[in-house]
Amino acid sequence: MSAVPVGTSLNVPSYVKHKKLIQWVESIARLAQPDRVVWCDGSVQESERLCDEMVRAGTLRRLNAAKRPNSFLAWSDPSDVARVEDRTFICTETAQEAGPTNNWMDPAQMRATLNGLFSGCMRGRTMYVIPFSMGPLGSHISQIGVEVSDSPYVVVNMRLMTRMGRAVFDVLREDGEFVPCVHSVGQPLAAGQKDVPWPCNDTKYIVHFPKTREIWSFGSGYGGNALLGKKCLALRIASYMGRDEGWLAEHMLIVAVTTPAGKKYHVAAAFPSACGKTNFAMLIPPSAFAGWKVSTIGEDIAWIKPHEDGRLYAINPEFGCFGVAPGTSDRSNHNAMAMLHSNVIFTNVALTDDGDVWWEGMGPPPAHLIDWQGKDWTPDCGRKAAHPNARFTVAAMQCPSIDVDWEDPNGVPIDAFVFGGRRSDTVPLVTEARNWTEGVYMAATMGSETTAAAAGAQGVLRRDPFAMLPFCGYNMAEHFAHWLELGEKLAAGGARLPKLFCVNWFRTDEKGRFIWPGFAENMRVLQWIVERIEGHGGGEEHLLGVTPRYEDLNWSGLSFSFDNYQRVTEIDAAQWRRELALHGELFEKLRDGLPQALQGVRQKLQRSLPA
Ligand code: O2Y
Ligand code: MN
Repeated sequence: MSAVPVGTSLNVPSYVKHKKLIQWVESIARLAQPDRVVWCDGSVQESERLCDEMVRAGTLRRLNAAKRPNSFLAWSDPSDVARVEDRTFICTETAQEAGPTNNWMDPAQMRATLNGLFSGCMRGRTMYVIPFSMGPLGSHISQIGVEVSDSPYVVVNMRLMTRMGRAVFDVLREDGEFVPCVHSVGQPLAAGQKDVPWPCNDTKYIVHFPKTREIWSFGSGYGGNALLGKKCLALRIASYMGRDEGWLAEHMLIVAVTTPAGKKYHVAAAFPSACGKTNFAMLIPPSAFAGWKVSTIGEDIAWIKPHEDGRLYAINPEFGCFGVAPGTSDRSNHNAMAMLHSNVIFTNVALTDDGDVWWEGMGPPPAHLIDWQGKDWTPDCGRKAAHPNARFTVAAMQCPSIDVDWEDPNGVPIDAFVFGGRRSDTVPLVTEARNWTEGVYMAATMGSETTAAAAGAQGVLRRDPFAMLPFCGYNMAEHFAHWLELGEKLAAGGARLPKLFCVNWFRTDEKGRFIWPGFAENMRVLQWIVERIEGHGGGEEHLLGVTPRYEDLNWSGLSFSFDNYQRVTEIDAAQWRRELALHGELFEKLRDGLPQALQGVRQKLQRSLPA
């Protein structure tokens, strides 16, 4: 790590040979006026030094080393606890290119705004230069980013979430492509002014310039707003790149499923935020599923490219998990709990009296805690101990179910895509699309009911096409067209297309209780999906596609009645009439550029509904 005051020299490490990158860092330093610039090398020593500094500054607490070795707890400012979708902008040349589901601003106008905000915004602080690779270093599917940030919390989290450090410059060499990412917490310090533990600014901007592949983020130090490799680069910028270059950047987990016969299949699944994506990615089959194995390639993002054999191959571009803590337990996700034994940064969970962490849903509440706002907490105090969007940051390779191929630079071949949302009614447990267009329709019309982790009211149905509503870097209607075109291209090449499925684990009974047991029991659906891929799974065709009959699922080890199965698979004509009307509203909103083929599916469904 090398540091110098701006104005004398940037003290660029001798191994950095990329002139354009150095000039760009210099231009940001001139604008933001940090007291010093530090080039991060990604070493353990660097991370330890920054963590020690943050402990002294009150940003981090070191957890009890006997219980949670090398782990830390951060409490954010109460105003800075989640992604800010209403402050997230896609600055394409025209508003039409960003589409009606994104916030858009004219690029020149936005640049003027950012110029004002970033002028002097790092005074009194250190500007860190953070080189990172999304995807294995040197993979033809990977992309390099360089984030400059005035937050040491961002540095240590980026080291867990991405392949970060000096080796990135070996890939970049003198003129490699990189995505420039500029981040500031937006709280400069005057000479002698004491810092706060979590600096941020009420004014927030998370801005993407897809054409020039730039990201600028101001005012937040939290999660997706600040760790710019994740949602900003790996989804918003990458989806725009993928549209131009014929590949896909998707909000999808990737799992490998190995059958008792030793056959291995790969399934990529899109679920909106707060639908148990991490749980599904780390699923442990119930004990009755002897010989079945599920292993994890990724739990949030997939980059998917056509391969020369005509199939789609996917990588997980991330190196770590930024998972939701509340609700994570040995029952919901044993693997996640196991990966949190050490080397974790927790954010906004509660602190136990013995220096460990606790959150709602982890297990019985202790008699006393310090909550995420630093206040005394007891079980009867009426407040949550952890923020509903509290997080853990941890390296993916600590996950016990991580797959041996998870870092394969060529990716893994995808056999099926699964799309799912949180729906208390209407959408059946699992449906296989009869063809690619029907599957794209299912993905395009996905919806999910909001939970406490999201801002706003609970239980409100929000359309979330492809689970990409907050993450698509261009017009969503064009995203649908891109999927349809990709399917056509692959089919024209003679490839066997991945099968497409729609799932819903969340149907409730009249008392609002979940009917389907979920979690590990989702393996029953996964087995059926694999059997359909292999061509021997049973099922019956209905209005929406193909669904397993009761006898088509493996029920060993679970007592789940035929009646209950009816309740999670039933297709109610009145509900679907309402649902199709809502699809119509979405299509009306997205009418500019909406593929006619999707209107065709909707009309066919409408005609097939019983009167
Ligand atoms: O609120 C945030 O900043 C994090 S959001 C997030 C984090 C990890 C994985 N997925 C998500 C999401 O919102 O989809
Ligand atoms: Mn996500």
